Amino acid sequence: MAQNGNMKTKVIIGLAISTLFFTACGEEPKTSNSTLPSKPKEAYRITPPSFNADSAYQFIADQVAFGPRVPNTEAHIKTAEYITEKLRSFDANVVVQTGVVPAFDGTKLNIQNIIGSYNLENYNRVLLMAHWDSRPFADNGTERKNEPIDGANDGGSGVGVLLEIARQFQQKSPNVGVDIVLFDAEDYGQPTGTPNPKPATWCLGSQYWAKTPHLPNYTANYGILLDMVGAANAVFTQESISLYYAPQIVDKVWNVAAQLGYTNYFPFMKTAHVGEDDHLYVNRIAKIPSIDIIQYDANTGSFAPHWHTHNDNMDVIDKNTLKAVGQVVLATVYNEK
Ligand code: AHN
Ligand code: ZN
Repeated sequence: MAQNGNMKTKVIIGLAISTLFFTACGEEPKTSNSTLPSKPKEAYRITPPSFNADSAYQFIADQVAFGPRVPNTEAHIKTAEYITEKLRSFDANVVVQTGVVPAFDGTKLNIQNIIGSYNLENYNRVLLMAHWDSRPFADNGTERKNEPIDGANDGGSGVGVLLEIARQFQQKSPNVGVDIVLFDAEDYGQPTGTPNPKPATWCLGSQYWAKTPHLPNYTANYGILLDMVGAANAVFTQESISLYYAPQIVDKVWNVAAQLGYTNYFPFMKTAHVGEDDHLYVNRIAKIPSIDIIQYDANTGSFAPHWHTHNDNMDVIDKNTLKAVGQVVLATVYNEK
């Protein structure tokens, strides 16, 4: 279905007067591939600022210092306050969406999806996403398997990069609207080895948000999810869900990476299914074409060896990787008109 002017008008109205709790916008707007911007061919419209990896690193260390960010814990609440305050300090318009969702084991999880928006009046929008919770157990490890992990890379890194991007938006506004959506409870899925695994036990915050976005009729031209973007020598391949729903966005982002000389991090390599992630629900339910920048380890055919173990701590975080990912995402956003 093609997006028409009437729908754009609805989106503008929805965004502009959402603070008045306007809800009667009618049918959900849909985005089609035909309305997406084409891949950048000209010079940048605004020179992208330089992403500061030291700053991103510090935002990761700050999160990890609160302890594991597991829903229904004190560290989780404290970290939500920290992220919210950081986004506000960078002049984002912040909305915290709260909810209660059942985990695989019946635990009622108190979740908070944290949204920081820029240029709210602009109907041309880019959605930037990460999850901010960390895994409640180390089920892929060999020791202390029932204790929660630091999640420096899995949880901390995506948020760290996006907080630094928010800091850059404060200093130099991009030409498009941007929504930074930080999902809760991505990582509370069933332990590895559970018979008849249910993928929907993961990504609880994004499923919640995709069904009920923080603004009525919310949409964006496209989305970029960051997951595990901080480890040394990470390789981000083009994964199958991204290629299925948003091949043109994969193309756009990997071409920006190539222009910036980051093909070692972003090789033009397609990988089969590496696991479901938040972008699946943003694509399937919210209908926003979205990609996942996620580390894939060709040696194991899986994620990095520290994945869901206690080795996922600050020791695995590398500023060069943060710089590559942050600069690619910044350049992509500032290239939009
Ligand atoms: C599954 O294992 C089903 N999905 C992987 C998504 C994930 C977990 N990302 C980080 N932690
Ligand atoms: Zn995880």
